[in-house]
Amino acid sequence: MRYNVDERQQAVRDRVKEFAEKEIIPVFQELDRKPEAFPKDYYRKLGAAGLIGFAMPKEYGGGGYSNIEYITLIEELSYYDAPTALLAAVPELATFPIYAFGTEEQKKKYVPKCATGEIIPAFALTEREAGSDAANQQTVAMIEGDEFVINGEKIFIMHGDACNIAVLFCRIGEVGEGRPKVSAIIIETDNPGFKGFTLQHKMGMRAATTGRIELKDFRAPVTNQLGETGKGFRYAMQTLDGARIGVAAQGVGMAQRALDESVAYSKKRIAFGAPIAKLQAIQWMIADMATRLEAARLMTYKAAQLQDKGEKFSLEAAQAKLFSTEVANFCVDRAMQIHSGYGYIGEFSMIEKLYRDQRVTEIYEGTSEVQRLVIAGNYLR
Ligand code: COS
Repeated sequence: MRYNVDERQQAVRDRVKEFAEKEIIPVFQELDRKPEAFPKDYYRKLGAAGLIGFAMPKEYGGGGYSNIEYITLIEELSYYDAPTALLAAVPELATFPIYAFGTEEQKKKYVPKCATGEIIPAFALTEREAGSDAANQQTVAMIEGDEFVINGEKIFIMHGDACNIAVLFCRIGEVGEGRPKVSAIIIETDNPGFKGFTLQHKMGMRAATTGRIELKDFRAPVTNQLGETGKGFRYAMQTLDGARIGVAAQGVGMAQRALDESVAYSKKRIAFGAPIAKLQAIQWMIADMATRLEAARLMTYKAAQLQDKGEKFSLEAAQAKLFSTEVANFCVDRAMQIHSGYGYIGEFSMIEKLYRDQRVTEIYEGTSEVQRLVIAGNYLR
């Protein structure tokens, strides 16, 4: 059973199903088990199928799809394999600040290549001491003539190990103590002074790699600054508002998969002489999963609808992200309980992988605690 607002969403679902049968299902387990390294060929396949750059503007080579359609894409990809959804979502996150706040020249230069998957962009905000406290940026860009000279370190950067460009958040021209004025700069990573490393032994979402970035006397032209000096934090927050609906959709997709797997399994698994679906203990778990999932999906699509209408959606995005990812946690946990040993051991079902992939959705793009701060802030301000 699928929730749809209109038939255009169904077209997206059909397109993902077709892609999943051909390209995701044959390889997703292998991508999960290999030591972490960015899957460039697989990424290019997603690009060739038009699944990267889906929501980027048409005039800059993107798909030009609405947020509702984009969220449908992410939900559906997450149903088949959440890391694949992440491979498609990260370029949207990283490119949004360029087409939302960049100059015409910056948009033309970078967005079309990001939209096709030709180059890999990253969103470089987080630092060791600037995670939830994202404004506390210590990376610094000093101005020397017509160049920035940048020094610092970024951590937990999705695709930071493989990116060709990054939207880098940092302070400009000021060092030392005190709350920095954050700015955003587009950097090209093949210039000297950039090093990207793949973080190893990640619990889940392994195919979409996470990196650490070192910048040592790295140079970028001052013309690569995005928007105005000191507005970077605001740009980052606005970008994350949209991205959080995407994470909510990842939760919805994974929760749906956990439910579907549990329904199928409980109908065929025999215990005490009958399918376990006959047991009230199992029925109650299925009922709770299905009900919470329905609420999560409604909240997620409501936030995307508001975004499409150009209305304020920061509160609804935070609520959808908080609720849907916690629902996903509940659903993968219940699915594990229903599958028991056959859930815990990865060779028998995909519950073990779902359980690992789901967990980070409550952490990245703002932890559940940060979402609560944002939500409360909207009421208490
Ligand atoms: N859109 C536009 N502007 C926003 C905004 C938003 N969604 N949220 C905040 N701002 C602006 C505020 O209006 C304020 O502007 P003024 O100084 O002009 O008044 C400024 O940004 C600072 O806002 P605030 O005081 O709320 O910021 P805090 O430092 O207290 O941070 C939280 C608030 C914790 C919510 C924020 O730092 C955050 O979201 N952290 C998590 C970051 C994150 O998601 N990281 C994940 C890594 S990226 S994958």
